[in-house]
Amino acid sequence: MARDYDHLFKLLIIGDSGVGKSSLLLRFADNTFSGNYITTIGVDFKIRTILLNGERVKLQIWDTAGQERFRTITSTYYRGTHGVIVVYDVSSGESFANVKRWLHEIEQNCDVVNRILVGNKDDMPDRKVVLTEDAQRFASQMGIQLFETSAKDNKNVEEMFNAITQQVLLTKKEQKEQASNANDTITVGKGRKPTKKSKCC
Ligand SMILES: Nc1nc2c(ncn2[C@@H]2O[C@H](COP(=O)(O)OP(=O)(O)OP(=O)(O)O)[C@@H](O)[C@H]2O)c(=O)[nH]1
Ligand SMILES: [Mg+2]
Repeated sequence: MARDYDHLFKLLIIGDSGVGKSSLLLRFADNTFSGNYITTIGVDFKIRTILLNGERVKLQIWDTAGQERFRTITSTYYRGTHGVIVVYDVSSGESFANVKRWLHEIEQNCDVVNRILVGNKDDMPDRKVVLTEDAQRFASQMGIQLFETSAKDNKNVEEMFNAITQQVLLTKKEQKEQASNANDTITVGKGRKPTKKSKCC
């Protein structure tokens, strides 16, 4: 049977409890939003296929629990991941401060992986405490793209998922090119085995 996609990527959403990880996924996959808070237990995933530059990209998006007590099997979440979405809440300075910890967790589990930083709940101007310029400065220092979103108002959600998918697609193409260049130059018998670049993808 013909495949219904050109690429299949796994994305992972991480960040503090309550920042809106599940809400972003629900908005993106089902175009719904609920004001009720049901904390994620363990891990959950949803699938959505998008069309990007004329190619069908099937996304398997894993939504993790922010609460510490449900995060006992973290390393297994990361297996096979192509892109990680790190979410904080623009109305919570603590969740932004904790971004460093989440980035560290990625480093411990992946050598190379695409990352994107997301400031969610950007729909309550008087409660916003993480200023765009501070978040942007931090993101630039880390070499990560920043998106400010609202799962509630459906602001920038589509754009953010498209951006991380675009990054993953680019990485895949670069790796393919490198591999084909390496094949051109390796002398049979003398070539070194290519080292695996990442534990994730
Ligand atoms: N105002 C506003 N509230 C939001 C937004 N996104 C999520 N919320 C609310 O924030 C609360 C937590 O959202 P969740 O999506 O469950 O958060 P989570 O990050 O998945 O939390 P854990 O599963 O515990 O890690 C819920 O009450 C949501 O309705 C948003 O963009 N704007
Ligand atoms: Mg959740």
